Amino acid sequence: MVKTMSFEDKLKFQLQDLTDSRVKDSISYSLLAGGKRIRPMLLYEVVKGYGIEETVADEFACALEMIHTYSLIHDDLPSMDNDDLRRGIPTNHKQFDEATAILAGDGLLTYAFETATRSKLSAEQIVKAVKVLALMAGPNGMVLGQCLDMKEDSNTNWEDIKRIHKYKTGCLLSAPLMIGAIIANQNDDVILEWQKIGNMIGLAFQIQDDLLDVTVSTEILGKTNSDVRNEKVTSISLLGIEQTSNLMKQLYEDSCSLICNMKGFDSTALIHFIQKINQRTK
Ligand code: GRG
Repeated sequence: MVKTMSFEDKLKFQLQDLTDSRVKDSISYSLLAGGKRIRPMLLYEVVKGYGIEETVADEFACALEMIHTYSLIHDDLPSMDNDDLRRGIPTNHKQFDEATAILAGDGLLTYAFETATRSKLSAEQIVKAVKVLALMAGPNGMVLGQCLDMKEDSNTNWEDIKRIHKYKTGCLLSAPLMIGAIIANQNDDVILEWQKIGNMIGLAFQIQDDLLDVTVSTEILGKTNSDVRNEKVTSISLLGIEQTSNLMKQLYEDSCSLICNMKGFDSTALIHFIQKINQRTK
């Protein structure tokens, strides 16, 4: 892809090949609705930290955002969290209808893999990276996390919550770090270390989300707080605001220390990006 293209244009470029239809409209509606684009940005920062030109990661960056957007569309459905607002606009099923929203999620998930295979990386790298994408998104990854989350009840303790977050949030934040290492031809031990860092960032990110849910308005967040409505156990209800906030800071600090120790990796830009996530307000 062209080096000067913005990430938004790269996403639009990937959607060009879709046949005009209601499902294409529904996919475009959610995928192009903004969002922080954290997962693609993490991938680009890892690739750049290894001294590689970031555009080689474009297809995987778009694939990550497609999978993330599918998960949000399905998570908002009436059968899951039943939310009305996402990324500052009506949720996909509110704007279209439930059946179309299910298809948009299915379409984004499968199209993510088609997009990933358009990559110009070596066949070996593509297979390895696609495997990570599938593992982290699937029933041993994010889907497992969502399943555990649906089972959560008033007996859920902090260990259970950490396990839910590891899969539901951590896996899709580990994936870009691991894929970045694959693009940089790192060995399996290094890829596992990036997975560990991703899980740490994932827990920090999720409990930060819990904190923002209780401290920031719906207008600023651009999404409704279904956790309160659905009486969910969260880090706040278990640990309180102060302890959650301290834990979040500690986890971000610990993940930055691990990143500093990664061999052959210039950590400056990635750490700066993580510090920006740490200070996010939505
Ligand atoms: C339906 C299989 C399936 C999974 C759903 C991602 C997810 C799992 C649920 C969304 C709800 C939630 C609180 C998930 C935890 C991860 C998280 C904080 C997602 C929101 O990610 P952001 O803040 O969203 O990066 P934007 O809109 O900025 O991209």
